[in-house]
Amino acid sequence: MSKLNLVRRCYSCGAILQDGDPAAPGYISPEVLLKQDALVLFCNHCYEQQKYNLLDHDLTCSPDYLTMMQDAAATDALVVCIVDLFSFELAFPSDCMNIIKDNRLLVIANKRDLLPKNIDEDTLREYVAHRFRMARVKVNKEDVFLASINSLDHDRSLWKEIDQRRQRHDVYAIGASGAGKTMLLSAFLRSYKNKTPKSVVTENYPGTNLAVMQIPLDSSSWIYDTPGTPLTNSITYHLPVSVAKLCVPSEVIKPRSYSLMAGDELFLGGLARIALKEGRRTEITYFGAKTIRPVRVRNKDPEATFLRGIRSGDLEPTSPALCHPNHFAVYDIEVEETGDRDIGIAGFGWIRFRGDGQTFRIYVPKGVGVYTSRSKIPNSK
Ligand SMILES: Nc1nc2c(ncn2[C@@H]2O[C@H](COP(=O)(O)OP(=O)(O)OP(=O)(O)O)[C@@H](O)[C@H]2O)c(=O)[nH]1
Ligand SMILES: [Mg+2]
Repeated sequence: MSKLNLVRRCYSCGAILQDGDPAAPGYISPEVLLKQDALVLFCNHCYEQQKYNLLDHDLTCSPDYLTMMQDAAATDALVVCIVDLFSFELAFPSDCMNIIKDNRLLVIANKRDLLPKNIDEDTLREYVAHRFRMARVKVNKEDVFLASINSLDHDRSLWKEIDQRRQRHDVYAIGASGAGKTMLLSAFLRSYKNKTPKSVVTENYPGTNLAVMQIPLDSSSWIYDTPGTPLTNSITYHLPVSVAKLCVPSEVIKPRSYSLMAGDELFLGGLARIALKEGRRTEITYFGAKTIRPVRVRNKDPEATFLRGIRSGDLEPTSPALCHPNHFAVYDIEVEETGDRDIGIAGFGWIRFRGDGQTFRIYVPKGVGVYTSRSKIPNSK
């Protein structure tokens, strides 16, 4: 009788696993391939990427956008970089950052209203500055201004700071799509007095096809409201609009805590999963939109439970295109640091835990960025 052999595929890239040719797709070390009981196997290539978190999540900017940034660099403009505090950790396009890294820079960390009120704002500003430094842009916490749209109408200090820092040069408001640039500049316009004969216009930036709102500041300088960089690594980019909306918090985030033992998982709706693969019992706290319903699972086959939960509608929210293990990318995160740490998912929020040598396994829709970091909001206990 013919023998039926199971063909095993890499859990991440789907290549058929083989232990013959290290240069060919799907190569896996023979000793790992022999682990017949392992439910999930990765080819060596994917395993290395996941272990060291090296997947390339970089964003790219259009040539027109880079032309505009080269102008900003050449004219010694003030670059006002607006970030969405909920999720900006993977929103640094390196090609753009390289161009403006030597400019004077002010960071507006926007949507402060979404984070809990009683947090240490100095620590938060230092966290934002640290993420910029990780993107190789020199920023100190003194360059970071926390803002939210509803506080700007009665707080003029931000506009004064911009005016002082620009030293009569142009100002470019840059940042990812949806960070809040246009709303911030609309707040600016509400108290703006045009002292020049020029008008506020939206027209193509010189030499490009980019429609840019241009606000005259004096006879020779402008503020430019630039179009945002598309967040191609954000979960919202990979979901239908109706589901993406559910991932974005509409009010202050209420952290939710769960205790995980090795083998336990936390399902974040039907959109992502976090498993404590190895390590001591760990308290994790999820910071995300209240429309994402976390469910802690403790059983032998969490994957089957996850897929069943998606099909039955027990997990919320779900997305029609996310219903098979192959639709998710898988990362292993080996925690080496101690203290409060975060594992975040671009556009989706983050979990906080105390680093204790754990290994987490995280499943996110393919193409969505994952990061690890010191904690954005360390536990005050
Ligand atoms: N909660 C909260 N939401 C904000 C704040 N500022 C802006 N938003 C929301 O963020 C979304 C995007 O704001 P925009 O000002 O259009 O963002 P943008 O940076 O100009 O986006 P692009 O033009 O696509 O680059 C809108 O839905 C705003 O309501 C804020 O301070 N807090
Ligand atoms: Mg805009």
